[in-house]
Amino acid sequence: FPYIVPYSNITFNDIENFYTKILVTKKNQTKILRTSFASNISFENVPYIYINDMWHPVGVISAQRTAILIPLQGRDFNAKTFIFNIHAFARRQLLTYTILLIEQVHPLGHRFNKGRLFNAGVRYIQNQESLNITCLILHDVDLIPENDGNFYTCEPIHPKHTTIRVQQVGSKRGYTRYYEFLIGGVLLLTMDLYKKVNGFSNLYWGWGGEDDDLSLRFIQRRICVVRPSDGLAIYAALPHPRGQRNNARFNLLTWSTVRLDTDGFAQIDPMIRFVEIQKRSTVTHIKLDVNANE
Ligand code: NGS
Repeated sequence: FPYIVPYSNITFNDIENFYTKILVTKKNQTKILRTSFASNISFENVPYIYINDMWHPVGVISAQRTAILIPLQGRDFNAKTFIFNIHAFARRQLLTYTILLIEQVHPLGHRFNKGRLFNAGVRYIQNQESLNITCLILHDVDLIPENDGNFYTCEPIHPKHTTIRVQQVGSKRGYTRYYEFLIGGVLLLTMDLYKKVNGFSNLYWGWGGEDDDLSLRFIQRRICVVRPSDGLAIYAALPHPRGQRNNARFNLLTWSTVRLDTDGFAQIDPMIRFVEIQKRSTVTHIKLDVNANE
């Protein structure tokens, strides 16, 4: 995938300019094909417009209203490449969508708390009633979907996990396949399902485990996770240094299901403070303090 690497140097403004341009001239639309992980299905001739914080395909009514949520701490280099590619991908699938970057900016030096960031992002969406989101996509910033047949649509009663096979960009090793219990990477689910399991635990600081915790929540609530077929669920992983591990993760997992009702989405509000909400047409960038009153 040599052609994605240069885009780690582009700015948010460049991406914005690019996507503004493609709305105007047909010639530039074809440019997306060469700059993203395009594959076999293409609807790229459909123009898009941006109204009320959502991107809409012109002349098409999408089945769902989708929010793509990306938790972040540092890693702007991955975020730009991701955003560049995910817009093209979403448009080829005729989604009506919005993209939310949920960045942990405080406390400085603290480890990443991905669960809190997702809970905060979902709360933000819930509070923006006019968005009327019906499908949540919980997405790692370093994963780029490579097959357009991997539909970014929510199933009505099952969460859908789509990162089955992942290959590091530039690696000759082929695709890695993870364990069956894994739901980390990319997960699609309705708001109802998110609430049913009380979202993520708020207690995981650092790398690892918060996704397995959510997996246990689904099991406890008798919710089955579905997956697309192997050939479709393929991703390119962007390079980045690994975050600090969470050494408490196995202890936390042991008691995960006991905490389900008292540790999660319903408890997030006093823990967070929205530091800044920057609306751009390419993304809504939310900056958060995730340790507000502790
Ligand atoms: C497991 C982690 C998950 C993680 C998965 C894949 O070991 O949180 O690896 O990680 N679980 C625990 O540590 C308990 S990855 O290779 O994608 O960085 O999502």
